[in-house]
Amino acid sequence: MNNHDLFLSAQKYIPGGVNSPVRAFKGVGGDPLFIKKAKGPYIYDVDDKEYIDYIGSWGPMIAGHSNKKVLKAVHKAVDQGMSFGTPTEQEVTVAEKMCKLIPSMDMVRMVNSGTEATMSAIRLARGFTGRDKIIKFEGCYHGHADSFLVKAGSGVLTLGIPGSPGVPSAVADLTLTVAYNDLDALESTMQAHGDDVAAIIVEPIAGNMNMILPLEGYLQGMRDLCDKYGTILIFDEVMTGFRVALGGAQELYNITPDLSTFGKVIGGGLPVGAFGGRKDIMSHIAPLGPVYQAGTLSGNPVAMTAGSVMLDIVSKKGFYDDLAIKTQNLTKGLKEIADKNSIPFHTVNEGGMFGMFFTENLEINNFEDIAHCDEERFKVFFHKMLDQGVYFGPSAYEAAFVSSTHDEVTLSKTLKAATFAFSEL
Ligand code: KE4
Repeated sequence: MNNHDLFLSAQKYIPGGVNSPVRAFKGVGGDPLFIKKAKGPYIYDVDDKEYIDYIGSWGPMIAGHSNKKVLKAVHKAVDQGMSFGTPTEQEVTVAEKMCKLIPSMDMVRMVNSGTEATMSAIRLARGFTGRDKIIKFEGCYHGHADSFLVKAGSGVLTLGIPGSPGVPSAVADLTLTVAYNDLDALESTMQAHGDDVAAIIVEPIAGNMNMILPLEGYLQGMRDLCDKYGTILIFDEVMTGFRVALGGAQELYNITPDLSTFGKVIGGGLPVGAFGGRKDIMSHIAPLGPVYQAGTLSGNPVAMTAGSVMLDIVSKKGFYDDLAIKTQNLTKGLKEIADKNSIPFHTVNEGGMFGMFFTENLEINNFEDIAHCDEERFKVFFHKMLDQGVYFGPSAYEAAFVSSTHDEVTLSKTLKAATFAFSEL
């Protein structure tokens, strides 16, 4: 079946024809691409067209698609069995590697998605503190658990829905939202509610309202406020973990959160999430403590095998230096082409992730700034690039990702496509 017919058929059986809204191309128009295979930096749709992939399954494929080492290990693991519902050696291996790579993590619990990780971390913070309120930031996305669908980013932002029906107001009212990068606003919110706030959860680099870096001192100020009010600081590193640095954003900014959440890269493309942190907090998690959390496939041996190999790959000396250089070369090249065409455009990058903004405003610090970017121009740019075989995230509110397999060939092809695309904007 060709792409269009496949989409028609998908829409018969799957809401919107997709199993995750942001894939539906609602943010850019047209039919979503049905991908049938991928290798290195390339993906191939059902019509056999090749694309340079800057989504990488929304982050996991940092070592490129169909990485030989990962596939070899997974094939071997599958031959031993798919799932046992028992402890396995692979889980211990991954837990040990993660706790060694992330110094703030004394202990870690594996789950099956980023949402499960953040949902569990919030429950743990509430159970540990005995408090009910949480603070999140406008435009940040922490998955689709009820407490987070309040002024969230990613697909919620792409679809322009402020939150979601089905979230009881009793739950939504416990989530306080504050503008990102506004320490004064956070301080006054904590002055008013701090003693009732179980946790502040933050994307240390916001990657779900395009890409926004924390201002100088912002994360330290947040850390200090949590210390002052006995609030748990949760770094949601589902996207930034093992993406911006080996030790994640917490290494980059030298901040120690109380809990961290992970996903994406640590599963190597298989469904994995994790939450972890201070031993005194994690020891409240069942069966050690009273805060219940569970999962049939948590720590699945095949997924843990993939994750373990991924952690070895990204731990190799120079992995992130090389990735950062590739990302810098790409974003610098795009900016130069846009400038040559007098298109208001700039980029931000950190490690293997980057954001692109169609705006004159060089100070993009929060959701408000993002809302004033030229989304229509992004949509045209997106399709001009897609038509030339370059695949960015189908939304002006998503970050983009580079893998270790992107090279000089993909760079020159991308910049060649951009030369045409920017000339047409
Ligand atoms: P998942 O439940 O989708 O595995 O993870 C939720 C999540 C939590 N925290 C952060 C910082 C995240 O970025 C995510 C998921 N990211 C989006 C991409 N912007 C997933 C893509 C999708 O929803 O299909």
